[in-house]
Amino acid sequence: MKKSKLSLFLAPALALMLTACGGGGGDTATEEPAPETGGDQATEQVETKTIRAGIGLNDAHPQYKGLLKFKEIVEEKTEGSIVVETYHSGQLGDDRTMTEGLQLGSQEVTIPSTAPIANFVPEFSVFDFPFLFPSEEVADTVLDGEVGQQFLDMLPEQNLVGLAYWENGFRDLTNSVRPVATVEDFKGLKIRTMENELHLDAFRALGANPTPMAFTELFAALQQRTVDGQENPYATIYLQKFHEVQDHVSNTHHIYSPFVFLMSKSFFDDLTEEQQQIVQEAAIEAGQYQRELNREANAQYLEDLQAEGMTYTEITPEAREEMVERIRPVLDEYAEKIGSDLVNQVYDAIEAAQQ
Ligand code: TK8
Repeated sequence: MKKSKLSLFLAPALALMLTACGGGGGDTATEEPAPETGGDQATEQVETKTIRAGIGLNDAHPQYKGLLKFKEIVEEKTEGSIVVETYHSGQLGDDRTMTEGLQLGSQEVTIPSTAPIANFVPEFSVFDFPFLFPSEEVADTVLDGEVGQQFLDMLPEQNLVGLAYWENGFRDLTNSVRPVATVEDFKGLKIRTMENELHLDAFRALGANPTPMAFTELFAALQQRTVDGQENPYATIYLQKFHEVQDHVSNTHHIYSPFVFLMSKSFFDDLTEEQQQIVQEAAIEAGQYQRELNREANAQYLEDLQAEGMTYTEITPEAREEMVERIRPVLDEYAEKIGSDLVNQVYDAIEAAQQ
């Protein structure tokens, strides 16, 4: 099998990044007066469908504002024949539980990161390769193009439909032990990671002591010092108030994390063709809106984290290079597991997006 292009790929991506661094909730029939039919006022059964949409982040986060935009578009365009109920802060469970809920029919929409999705479709781990995407713009081009669609096409087998990619963002490290400026500083840190084998192996390669944990348990674990640190974009760190239980933040920018707007396939298949088109277009439009909000937020919140007393440490270019070198064997291993051809298609699309 062809070796992945990892070595050719990582250096330019790193250079660029250094400069850019920077369902079925139940159908209810309601009696609706039929449109004027001249004389007799016949009533027409209009079947209302309910989408129960749950996320793990709180209602201040751009992800929830994007979900409200989805609700607004869908309810307006279906004239209320589809109602969207929104739940935030893990009210319906953590990402894996909510994704299983889509498969089982207990809810219709959730929007997890690609990392937990890899537990259902292992190929999605490629999007969690550290230092894969050099910028948000390149990520948009690749994810919204043929290669991104190729991965979404793997979801229906799991009774899931991926309607769009949204944005979690570039992930940065926080901890309560020490400033992290070099790879040595990772040594022995108990870092919570998402429930994804690649994340665990990557942080082990950096010398940390990672532990997988659902996002819903994270704040308490940081507060009780069960773990020393975690990694998430600045918007999540600030809006989930991690600055209250973490002292140090570093601009590791080690992974660009996409969200995937997931819908239960059973629910999607039960929609009319017109309704399917409406929810598809609404997920894409709300996703564009959410990406914009997310980028504004991430630019602002690093400042706010420092204003809240966190110490900010820059990762030196040399340290980032060393992070790449330490992680390289892990990526080679996962490229073989996922399939080097598929991984090389992602690398090719990233290179093409930068021409
Ligand atoms: C929220 C999670 C979060 C993710 C994580 O439900 O688990 O750290 O980055 O956004 O999906």
